[in-house]
Amino acid sequence: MAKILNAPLTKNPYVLKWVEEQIALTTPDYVMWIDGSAEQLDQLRNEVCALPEGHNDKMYRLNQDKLPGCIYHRTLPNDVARVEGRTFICTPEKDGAGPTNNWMDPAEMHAKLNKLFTGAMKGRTMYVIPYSMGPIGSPLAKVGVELTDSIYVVLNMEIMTRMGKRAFENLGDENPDFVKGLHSKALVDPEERYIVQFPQENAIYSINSAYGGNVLLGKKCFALRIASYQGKNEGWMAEHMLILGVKRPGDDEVKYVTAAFPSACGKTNLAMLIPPKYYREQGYETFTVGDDIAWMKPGKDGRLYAINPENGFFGVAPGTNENSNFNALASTRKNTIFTNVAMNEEDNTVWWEGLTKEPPVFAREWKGAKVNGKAFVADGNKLAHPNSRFTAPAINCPCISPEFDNPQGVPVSAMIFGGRRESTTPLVYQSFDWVHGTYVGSAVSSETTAAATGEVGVLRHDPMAMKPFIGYNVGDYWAHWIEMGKILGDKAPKIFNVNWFRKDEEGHFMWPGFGDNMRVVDWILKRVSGEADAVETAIGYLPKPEDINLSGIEDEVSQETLAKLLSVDKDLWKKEVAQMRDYYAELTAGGAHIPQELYDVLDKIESKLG
Ligand code: GTP
Ligand code: SPV
Ligand code: MN
Repeated sequence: MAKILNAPLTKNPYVLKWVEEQIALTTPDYVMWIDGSAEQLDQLRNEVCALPEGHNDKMYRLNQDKLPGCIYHRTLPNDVARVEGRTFICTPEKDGAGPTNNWMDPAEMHAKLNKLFTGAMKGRTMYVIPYSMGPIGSPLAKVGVELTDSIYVVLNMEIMTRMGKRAFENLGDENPDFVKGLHSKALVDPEERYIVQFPQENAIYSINSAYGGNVLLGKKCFALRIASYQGKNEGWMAEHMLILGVKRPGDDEVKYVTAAFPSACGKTNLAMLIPPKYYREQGYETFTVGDDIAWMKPGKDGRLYAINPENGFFGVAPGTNENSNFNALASTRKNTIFTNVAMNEEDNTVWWEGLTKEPPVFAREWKGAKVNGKAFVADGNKLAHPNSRFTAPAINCPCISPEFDNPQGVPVSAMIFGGRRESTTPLVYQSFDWVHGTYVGSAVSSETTAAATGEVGVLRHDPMAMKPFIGYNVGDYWAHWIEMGKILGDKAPKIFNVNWFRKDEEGHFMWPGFGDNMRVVDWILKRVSGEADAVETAIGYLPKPEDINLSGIEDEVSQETLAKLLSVDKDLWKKEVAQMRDYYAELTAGGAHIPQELYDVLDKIESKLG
């Protein structure tokens, strides 16, 4: 019999019944309800940091003068990224999940999971985590309960969500509408690792992983996979998008843009961008609302409003430094969890590739081996895992938006798609209208990154940057986009596409990126307000070269380079479009019903390209 360490935090019979059932299934030795109090969290931090060296739950306190409240953790080397091949959407019919998802019959999957979860928490403690995705009291927020046997998950969920007793206040005592999440590290056996969503049951099961998006069930599993399905049914959108506010000197109000880029393609960077000096001197200011996920719903005024359902940033560490992303780095200087970065043993802090030029001498690489950092790196090794991450509270971010907790969200003026494309895709273009913008989103493809297991640098389709996260049939998802456009009418955000990653013949990035992306966002905002003209091409509206402000980077980006960045190569685009026809055909063969409107767009682009 499990020993219940503290009283349940709710009277909600649906929660209590479900928790009881999972206790019976997983048979933990102890059960602790996570109230979110500082005392309880401190106790858990102490416990997990006191574990013996080599224990795979172990966490380490970092230098508390330099990094107050910060702790460190390394996961097993076989458990360092999302595992898309082991992620399932279990809908009653296969077509419900569609061709972009792995599917298994729900009864069969339940049987498999039941077996795996039976006794999985024996000898361990089950933590019952109530959490809200979205500000407490927001009409757009939703409640989840995650059961886990990992303190690492509890401590991460504390940063990433509004966690604890207050989340139950949002749910109430009689409401059955919460997302059930069950997670166990079990044996961290990669062969038996499953990340499973049952959209019709509002339920998520995750077993045999202890890493990030696989186990922080509020994030990808709930806020994207389950929520995208809820959004379709309830008339809103859950997207893999950052939310950025920009205050321009001439505007009365802050304008908001959202942007969907595939994993590790620059959302956190754009979300926290610092405008270049030239822009700062003019009075431009930027504000972060979110860096990964946006939930968006039409407001009373007919515009689309966005909230960030999260409460923190689970950001890519490598490459983050004072110059590339000052605000992200600043966000990690207190109360942050670092996962799979390197330890700097000179002063018990952390290090990753790109943090500083010189690696520390006394270091431990991410797997825990003591190495001479400089010699180790000189040999071509990496001290930090490429997908090593920080979990940082949003309130730490120097440019966090004053609207971050606004329960109504912020109005969206423009939506941006993008990916890593070394060729073909110009720096920026605007879609002709919402339906064409939906096509542009459907056509996002990007070179793969370390955020998911598998080969890196391979071009793959990642529609709306949601390929791993659409919780239902991709064809119906696109139909929902088109439907939302009809509801929003002329109040719909304008849709753009960007590419920061175009390379020259020598393989160098042609665009400086990072803060200089402000120059592109500026053009986007000018298009929204009708201040800038454009060049009409077969693929959309492109900037006139003189409308991309290069003040301060004229030496870095020549007019010739800019012309290349803004070029549309008809032959490459003919191939691109033919490829899209193949992709739609492949999806159709896999059971997707592609909306006719998207084929109409394809026809139009093809005829324009000649
Ligand atoms: P997820 O958290 O996985 O969803 O990733 P993300 O989309 O938030 O990506 P992030 O901002 O963390 O960037 C990932 C990598 O892209 C980092 O190594 C960055 O240095 C790099 N990056 C971001 N923005 C730019 C850019 O404008 N230009 C170039 N060249 N690289 C960039
Ligand atoms: C992503 O891969 O898009 C992430 C990281 O944001 S994870 O939460 O691990 O999915
Ligand atoms: Mn992401």
